[in-house]
Amino acid sequence: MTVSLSGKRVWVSGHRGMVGSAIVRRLQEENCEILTAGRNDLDLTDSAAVDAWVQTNKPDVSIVAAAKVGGIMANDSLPAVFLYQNLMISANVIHASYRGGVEKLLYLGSSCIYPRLAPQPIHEDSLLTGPLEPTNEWYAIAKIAGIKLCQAYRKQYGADFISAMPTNLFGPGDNYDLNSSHVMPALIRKMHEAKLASSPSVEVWGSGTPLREFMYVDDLADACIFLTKTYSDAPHVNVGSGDEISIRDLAHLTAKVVGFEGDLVFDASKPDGTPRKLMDSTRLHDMGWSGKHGLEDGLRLAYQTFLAEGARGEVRAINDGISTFEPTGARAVNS
Ligand code: GFB
Repeated sequence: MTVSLSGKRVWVSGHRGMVGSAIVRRLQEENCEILTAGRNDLDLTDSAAVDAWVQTNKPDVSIVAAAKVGGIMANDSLPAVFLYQNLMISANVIHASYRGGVEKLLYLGSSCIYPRLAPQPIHEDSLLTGPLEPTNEWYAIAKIAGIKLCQAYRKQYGADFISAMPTNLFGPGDNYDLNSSHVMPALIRKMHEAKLASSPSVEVWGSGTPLREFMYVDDLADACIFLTKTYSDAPHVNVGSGDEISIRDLAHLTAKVVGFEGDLVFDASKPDGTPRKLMDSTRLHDMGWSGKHGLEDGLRLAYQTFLAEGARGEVRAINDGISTFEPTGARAVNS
């Protein structure tokens, strides 16, 4: 069953985040009306407000990019925030979309939904087959609940709700706050600042041995639109790049791209997290989709946008102590 976006009202929740803003950019190539709601206009943890917003704005399609996200330290140190906010956002947006008669919904999760020691590459069927990685189990549980909500509404009501699980992402609009960011933006910022200050070394968290798979966020956005239009089934779909690298090698690659020539100092007091997280994206590739950006060329683009956004963007502290990078490129089309 394929869905045309032509002439449709497409709601992107979370449009100011890295993923949501990439989806808005990608949707501008479609002949559709993009609906967004700013954080001050709609609190996604408030079920009555979300329901009322959907009843008023009547989206045909709902893309759920809204989430409280962060890197390993943010996830590990704010378990209540990550569990509560993500449960509420997922439940409210999915339920309101169902009540509002949305014809298609795409829910976005994360590769951390899988067991810490899942066989690699991780197939979709590994879900709920073993214990989660403790540093991000709170976020993972909320995201698993989101997948199950989509499956439950499909099973009970026949709703065309699907979900996609992206690998670790990076790109324009990323969060560069060193306490809450993921590894890629942290390394870009640390190395850029060390280069400017002629610092002899940069600190890299953990042992450097964990392996991660990275995808440029505009590739994810393209996969999301592809799945929204063409995929209609209960199982969630992995969205990975196959670009796997150790944190040590990533640090060396980032140093090369940024032009930092000092030493790397590994801080073993910081957590490594899961040892390896490579997704099996065979299902998506067999549907006919593939990404465009390799790791190094994506990293160069990310560094370019970091330089541009660093001058134009703002780092905004929000009430739970996590800072969120606010890209200036995403604009509310109808908020
Ligand atoms: O990207 P990251 O924070 O998240 O960390 P996860 C990946 C690896 O990079 C870990 C190491 O082994 C970190 O110890 N690392 C090295 C650093 N230096 C740094 C640094 O300066 N900052 C950061 N942040 N890491 C997250 C989950 O896990 O991945 C989320 O917590 C989500 O729930 C997300 O799934 C995609 O890949 O470990």
